[in-house]
Amino acid sequence: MSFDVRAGLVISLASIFDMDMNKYRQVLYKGHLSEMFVPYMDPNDDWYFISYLDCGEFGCGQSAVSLEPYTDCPPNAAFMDGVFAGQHGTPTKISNVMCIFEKYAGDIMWRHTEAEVPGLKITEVRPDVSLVARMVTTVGNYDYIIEYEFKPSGSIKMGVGLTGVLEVKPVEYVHTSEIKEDDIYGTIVADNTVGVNHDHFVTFRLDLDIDGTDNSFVRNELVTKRTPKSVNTPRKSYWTTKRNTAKTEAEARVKLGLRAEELVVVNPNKKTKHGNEVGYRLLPGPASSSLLAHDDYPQIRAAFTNYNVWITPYNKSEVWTSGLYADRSQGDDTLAVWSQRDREIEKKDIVMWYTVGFHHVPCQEDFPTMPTMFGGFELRPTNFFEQNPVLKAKPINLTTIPKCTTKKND
Ligand SMILES: [Cu+2]
Repeated sequence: MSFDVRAGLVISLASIFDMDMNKYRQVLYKGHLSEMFVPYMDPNDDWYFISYLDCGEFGCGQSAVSLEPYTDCPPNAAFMDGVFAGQHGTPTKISNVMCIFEKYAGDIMWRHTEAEVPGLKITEVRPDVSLVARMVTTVGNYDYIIEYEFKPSGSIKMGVGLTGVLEVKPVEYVHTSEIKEDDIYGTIVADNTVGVNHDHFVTFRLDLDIDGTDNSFVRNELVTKRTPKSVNTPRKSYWTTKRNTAKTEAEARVKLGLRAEELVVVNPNKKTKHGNEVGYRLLPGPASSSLLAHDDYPQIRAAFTNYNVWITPYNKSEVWTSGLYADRSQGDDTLAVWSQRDREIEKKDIVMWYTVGFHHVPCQEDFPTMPTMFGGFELRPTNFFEQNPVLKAKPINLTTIPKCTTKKND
């Protein structure tokens, strides 16, 4: 874990210990926030320009806050400070700006009850205990919880939580029946107060090294097939996978939700003993992408949200998806521009860019502070291990954890 003034929490060299091979294997060389785009949907004079690039304009690290023990992170968390060069070049410290802790939330890692053996009923369960690295960045009114959860199974879950205070505008109305304009661009959330419609697009830069640096991006499309007449079966259809390896950047731009496909980053040089390429699959979150017109000025600056997933070959100058100088950006140095070169990405050190999107139609429960809304995505091993890597995980004795008790109503 390290800390950056623009990204905040940075994960480096995340690897997973392979018990069969008795060694650590690389997964994520480097992962961090690259940008957060928050456009508001009121086109009037006093609001049209509100289309923040939070990390590039304000600094998601610079805006990060000290975490409160016991509440921002659980009692077993360890805390780390963040240091960066301040605006006058002097070292600036934010204490307890990141935390790391083991998390057991009562989930099941794997289980099975074997009831088919005569005279025997076997049950094996393992609890899901994971490692979480977390930070909170408070950019103006909003608080963003950014976390990385590492599971013993090799899965890495990136999480984004939105909470804090809505950006609101004053209006003369207190009730929807009084609205005279066609559109108030939001929802009346309190007397004389409108919560304006907006989006949050949170883009992660993930420099993946799946068991080495030479990686490829595979789109396994699930296609429906009619059962051939030659097969004697009452079934009329089934689905199967159609493998497409993206050769260049253009073939790796993904808008989620348009087709059934599995997105996998593989190392084509490494195969399991059964011949499958070792890889990590992307399990996306809910699909939402920007609804602004492509020629709209904020969207030109944030053209990296035109797709949910992009793949680029590693380039040390391509770190900030909104461009090195986001503040005065005219959109000529974004991921969308770099990607137009359509470089080769097969068997290369590749970088995945993933955008978590939220369309936010405010509601009264979001006022005055909003209960956390959570989103994210997961990177999950796919033919990376020879078999279930946590099969041999020992049962953990959790009896020392205090139990809830039921109270009788007498
Ligand atoms: Cu919001």
